[in-house]
Amino acid sequence: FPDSTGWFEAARFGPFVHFGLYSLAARHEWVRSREAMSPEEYGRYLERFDPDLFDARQLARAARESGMRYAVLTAKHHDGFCLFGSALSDYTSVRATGRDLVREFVDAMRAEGLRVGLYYSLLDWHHPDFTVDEHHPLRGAEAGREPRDMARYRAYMAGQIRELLTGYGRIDLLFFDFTYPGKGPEEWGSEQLMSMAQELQPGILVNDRLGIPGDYVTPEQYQPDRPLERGGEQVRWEACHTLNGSWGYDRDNHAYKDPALLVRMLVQSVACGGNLLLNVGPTGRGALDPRARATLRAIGAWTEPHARSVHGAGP
Ligand code: FUL
Repeated sequence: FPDSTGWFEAARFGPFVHFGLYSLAARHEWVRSREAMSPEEYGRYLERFDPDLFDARQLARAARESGMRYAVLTAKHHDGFCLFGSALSDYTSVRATGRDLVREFVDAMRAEGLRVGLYYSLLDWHHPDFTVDEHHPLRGAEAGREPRDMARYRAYMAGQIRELLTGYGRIDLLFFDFTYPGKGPEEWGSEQLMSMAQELQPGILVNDRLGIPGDYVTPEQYQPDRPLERGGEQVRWEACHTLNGSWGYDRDNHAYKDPALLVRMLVQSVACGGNLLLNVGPTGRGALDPRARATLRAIGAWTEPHARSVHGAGP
């Protein structure tokens, strides 16, 4: 792979950080859709949103000490809540608390020598122009409402991606999520999003969930056991996995993967030419749950004596 993007394989291992209003519900990041919550019901989490324990420096240190060399944060998940200041939305952490969590995150990761990635959801259950489809929390409750206009939503997404790629220094990777049957790349403006990303951040890696080929593929909760190929060519890949089956903080779910299993998954990913993006879902207040913390520490106890620093892994 070209030198400017070779950092990706060298980095090997990173945290996937799912944090947002759903973290307060503490059951799943899809909670608003799964429980078909009205804006009022979901609004309770916005009223109480106060990430007083979100400490990006601590998170970056915990990640580095467990052997991680890059990190990806949900700048916006499917609920539409933005962890950054956006001129295009009031539904942001900055408006709610004065804190730009994306900025805190990118600054902290860079300070610990980690590469920086952002996750951005194509689905948006808050935006008034996003189609009410079968996943939408308002499904069935939409009769008589104003018509929705995906062209306006596309412009909104493009505007926000521009904000993220111009306001936060170098962004190494973008994880879009996701296209699905009934929605094609033209619904999202995928080609435009891709070319804008490449123009604003030359060398950025963009994933494969826009419905068009990306720079790397993203097996989810599935562990490849051999190098991955598309059309006979080897492709870059990154397996993403949860600690306990949920991406958002899931308080009462104790079914955590054993650190020994996670180490084997990391070794297998690296051996097969891929990366491991391991999820942590901070609590509603933004803290790393003790179980997640202990898991990272246990992995670090293995990586610390086994890892070699690889030229090109750091920023
Ligand atoms: C999926 C999403 O729907 C999940 O909530 C999560 O973000 C996962 C990484 O990608 O497609």
